[in-house]
Amino acid sequence: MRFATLLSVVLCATSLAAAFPSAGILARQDDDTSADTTADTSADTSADDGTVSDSSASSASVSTTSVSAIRPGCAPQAATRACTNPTVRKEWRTLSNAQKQSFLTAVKCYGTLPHSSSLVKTGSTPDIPPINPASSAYDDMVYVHIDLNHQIHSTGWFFPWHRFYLHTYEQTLKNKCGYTGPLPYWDWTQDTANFLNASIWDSNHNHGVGTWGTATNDYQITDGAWGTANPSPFYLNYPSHHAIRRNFTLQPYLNFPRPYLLTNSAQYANETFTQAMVDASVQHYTGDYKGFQKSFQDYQGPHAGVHLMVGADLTGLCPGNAPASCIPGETWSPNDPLFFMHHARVDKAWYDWQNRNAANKCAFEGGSVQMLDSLADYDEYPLGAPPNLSLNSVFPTDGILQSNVHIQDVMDTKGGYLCYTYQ
Ligand SMILES: [Cu+2]
Repeated sequence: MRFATLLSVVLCATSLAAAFPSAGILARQDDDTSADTTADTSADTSADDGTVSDSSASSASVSTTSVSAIRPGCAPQAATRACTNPTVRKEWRTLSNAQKQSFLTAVKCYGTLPHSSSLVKTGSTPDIPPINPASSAYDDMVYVHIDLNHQIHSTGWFFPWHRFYLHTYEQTLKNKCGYTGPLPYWDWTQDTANFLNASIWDSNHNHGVGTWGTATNDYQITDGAWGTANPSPFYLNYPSHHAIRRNFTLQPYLNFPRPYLLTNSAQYANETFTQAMVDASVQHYTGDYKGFQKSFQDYQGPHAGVHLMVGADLTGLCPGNAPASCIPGETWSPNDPLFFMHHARVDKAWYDWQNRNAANKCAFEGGSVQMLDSLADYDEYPLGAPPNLSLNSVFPTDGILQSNVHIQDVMDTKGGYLCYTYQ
């Protein structure tokens, strides 16, 4: 069955550059300008309406400006907000122990917030479980990722939708759980030399994210702030009730469900997310959004490699107590809250690429239909098949993310809807 999507094929960066020269630039600029300059002056003014978990962007750092102001970045249209004091997202290990503890505690708070009856299933991902009303607001976020899985991976939604999703998560931590710091990111490039024993894996009950599980306990972690031995452990409810599960997996490609998308099934996963691999994406593909995304999303690239090496929940494998109907796949991957710190690092890569060259800043293209069933399909449509997306496309929300937010709203992390940078 479907191992839904992490990303795809590995071609080396140089061959990618050859395969996808900057042809995308011209097409993209045509698309974008038409999409932006027509349409939708309503995006900003209505963006605060209908917010469920994100009453947000009205944080202290965002102020109202004249509607006639021209918003910087990719959307030359009336703006209602400006970003004057951006939040700085920092690497996990640069936080103090007290800062780490406040973040870990806020995540646990998220896991105690009630399920929202606004959550609705709108996606096309087949064979997923029904909504579980006896779950938490955190589980609701996991469910959105389950339900939209086939739309948001290996399509043009990938980078912008996950940026939007992380923003909602961060705002909920702040608005509902009293968190005052920035969303931290996990820079896994620091951990590739000895991933199993890397410093990210900290067993401290107050300020550690925990370590690894073992087979005897279905890989559920016991230590750290979220583990089962903590006085206030963190539990998930999809696809079944369980604690966070982690299973170090050195060679995840050996039994990979889509072997035709691999170039070397024996590869060690920690070779896929080295600094050199990140640089091979971020430092290249000028103006070539398609090439950049593909290099980063390939199964043997940085995004997927981290998911697969942590194993279990972050890979999306079914817990031992899951119903027989459970289909493994990246659908479940936000069950490990490390997902959000991992994806903040993925988002930082896009941010770094966008800010490296003016031609990258507003570069965007992509289809909306995932094409992973053969190498030929993937090679033709690594960012999905038509209907194509544009900067004017509106994010799917499943009823709990902020409504009427467009891709253009997240192109600039300091554009007003968003207000953050990376350290
Ligand atoms: Cu995802």
